[in-house]
Amino acid sequence: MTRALILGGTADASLLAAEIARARIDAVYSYGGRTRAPAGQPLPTRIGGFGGVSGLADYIRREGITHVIDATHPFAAEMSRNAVAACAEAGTPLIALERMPWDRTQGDNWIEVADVNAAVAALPETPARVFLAIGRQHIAPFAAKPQHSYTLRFVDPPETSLPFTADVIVSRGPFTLDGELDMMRTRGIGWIVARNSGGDGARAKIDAARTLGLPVVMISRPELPDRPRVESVTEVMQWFGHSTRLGA
Ligand code: 3Y8
Ligand code: NAP
Repeated sequence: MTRALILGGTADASLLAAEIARARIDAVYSYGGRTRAPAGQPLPTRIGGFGGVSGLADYIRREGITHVIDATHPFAAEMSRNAVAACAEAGTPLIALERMPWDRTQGDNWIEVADVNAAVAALPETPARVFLAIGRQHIAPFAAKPQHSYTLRFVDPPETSLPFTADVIVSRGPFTLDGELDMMRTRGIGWIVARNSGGDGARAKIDAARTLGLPVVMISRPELPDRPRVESVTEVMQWFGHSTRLGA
């Protein structure tokens, strides 16, 4: 009997949850608990960590999970690594639902960097107006360049004081091209720092930067362990059909 665990937290994970609910497959949706009011799902939902690899393996066994779908964000590297290790330990089929990275296209002015520290180094020394579109968890290193005027964007209002003076926009996306153009023009943004998340939910700022001819410091994705990977909900549903048939 199929019982799926969706490691969620992205727009694609929400699309998958809707399809799984429509197919009446027994499943649980899981959030990490990063936001105050995550979007509701049409499936039983759990919120919070499992307690590392062993905690996830125990959860899989205890809950009788037969299939795990890692539909987390490409930068949720620890969750993805834990899922590979826990599913190997529990002998449970795992598939990743992961969108392709954005490709640089004609007119893009990208400075591609490996991580946040390299992103800080890529910013100019002379004061600039910088839009940090990388969320809340990884902004501290930018305190090394306090000469800039920063605009941040969070899902929830900041609960603690910021490591540097900054304007904060509170919005959970997905974002529109017009909205991004208006925000960047109004605020006189000269630089954007982004992660190569891929997908449509956050791509508008990249298109807006191209339209305005602004440089984008683009943080590449972390390396993830090998695991079966698809890009569409349809392929996940086919995988269910396939492995369900084999798995009885
Ligand atoms: C809690 C679930 C939907 C899903 C929306 C997608 C699109 C908008 C792009 C910018 C970039 C950023 C951030 C972002 C995107 C979608 C999607 C996506 C980037 C929610 C959500 C959760 C989170 C966690 C949150 C992180 C933060 C990252 C903001 C829900 C809305 C910057 C990633 O305050 C915090 O601690 C926020 C933490 C992880 C990165 C960070 O380090 O701060 N996402 N985002 C999930 C959980 O608890 O398991 O609240 O409903 C989901 C979405 N975030 O319903 O359409 O699918 O990717 N999320 C990045 O790309 O760099 C925003 O502002 O332009
Ligand atoms: P992370 O750094 O890879 O994970 C850190 C720990 O958080 C994990 O080891 C796990 O704790 C817990 N966790 C993460 N995702 C979880 C989930 N879906 N269900 C249960 N526990 C989870 O993760 P992150 O980058 O903070 O992302 C957290 C969530 O936000 C994920 O659901 C992700 O899809 C979503 N999200 C992240 C980003 C981003 O930029 N990182 C963007 C959009 C959405 P234990 O070890 O205790 O199990």
